[in-house]
Amino acid sequence: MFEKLRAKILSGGRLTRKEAVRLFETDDIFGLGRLAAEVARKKNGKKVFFIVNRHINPTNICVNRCKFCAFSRSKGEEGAYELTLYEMLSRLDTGMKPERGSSRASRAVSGHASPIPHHGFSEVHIVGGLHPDWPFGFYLNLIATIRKRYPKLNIKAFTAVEIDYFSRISGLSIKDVLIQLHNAGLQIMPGGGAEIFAEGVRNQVCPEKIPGLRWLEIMKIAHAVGIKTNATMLYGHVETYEDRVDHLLKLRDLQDKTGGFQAFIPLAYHPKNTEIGGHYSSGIDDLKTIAVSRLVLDNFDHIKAYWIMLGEKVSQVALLFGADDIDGTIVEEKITHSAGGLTQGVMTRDDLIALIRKAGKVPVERDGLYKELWRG
Ligand code: V47
Ligand code: SF4
Repeated sequence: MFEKLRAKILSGGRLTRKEAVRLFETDDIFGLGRLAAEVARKKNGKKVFFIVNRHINPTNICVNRCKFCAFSRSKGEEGAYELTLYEMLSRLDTGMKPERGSSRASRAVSGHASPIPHHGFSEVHIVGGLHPDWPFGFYLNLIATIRKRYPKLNIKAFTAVEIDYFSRISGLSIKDVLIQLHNAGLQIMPGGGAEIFAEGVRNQVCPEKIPGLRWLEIMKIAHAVGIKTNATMLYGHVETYEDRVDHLLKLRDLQDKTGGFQAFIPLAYHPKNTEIGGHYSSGIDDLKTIAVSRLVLDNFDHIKAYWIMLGEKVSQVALLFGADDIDGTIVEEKITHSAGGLTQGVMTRDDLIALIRKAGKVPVERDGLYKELWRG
């Protein structure tokens, strides 16, 4: 099967719905991985990207309460939290101080010092719950304040689900919400909230969430106003392979029109403390999903193996199955860890470099817009 598909793909042909489903069904994990790795190599050579970033989740209070989400709380419920602007800024201030001993640690990994000394985060990643009381102005002020304090920091914030919510609470159109945020300093939107676009699945796992078509429409507008975005797919819960392929094809179609997606990130479902329960995905399913994504999304430059969800070891192996990005230092992660995340949640810049090198790849530190900052 792979010889025929290989010839088709390498001559610019695109996978059909049926072919993509058959790839998910295959037991030939090595054949699949080899083909995806070949495609990844054509796009990015031996490069694997990482970023020194920091996540901030302003609040876990959310009016949606998706059934797979162990992070969210209702207002007043035990464990609910709200960060103040001051608390969010102090999280960034800590990380923007020069990394103590970073060049010594780099030497330990690479045998020579990193050519650039490291002075802080390149990107902040901000996502949170849909808070019942915070006005849109709070979010706008958050972005504007960060931009003023850190003029060079890339700001990646707010999923399409949050943007839809801001539009509803402010009475502004999606386009106006996005323009105001963009003018305040938002450059990139994360890919969350996509889950699985198929209506039946969405109704089962996140009935309060915006429909898949609305998510796609908001991303289309974001791309039109000059905001780059990512895309995700939450897999391993109740969806079928057909649902996954449908999801990927919808993303491929939109990317054909806008070219505004930077990276695709398959998110492995974590079942602990969630309403729908179930099981962790298998390592084989994780690798298959990375590989099939690489092959279907021929118009995406990057496929990210998000180490927080895949674990350090599976994400490292995923670099041989079509992934070319491993995300970043992250520092503090709440969404996966609320649902039974199995990683420690902390990887230093040097850990990421070592992990990539040991997969036989070339580590490349990037900023939020994939500008290369350092190559190992
Ligand atoms: O949209 C929620 C997912 C997403 C669970 O764009 C869960 O660079 C697994 O989108 N098990 C948010 N996943 C995270 C996200 C993301 C992460 C890293 C990088 C980027 C990027 C985006 O987390 C949500 C939802 O799909 N999620 N609960 C769970 N139990
Ligand atoms: Fe709220 Fe997002 Fe969790 Fe859904 S996934 S409950 S929208 S925080």
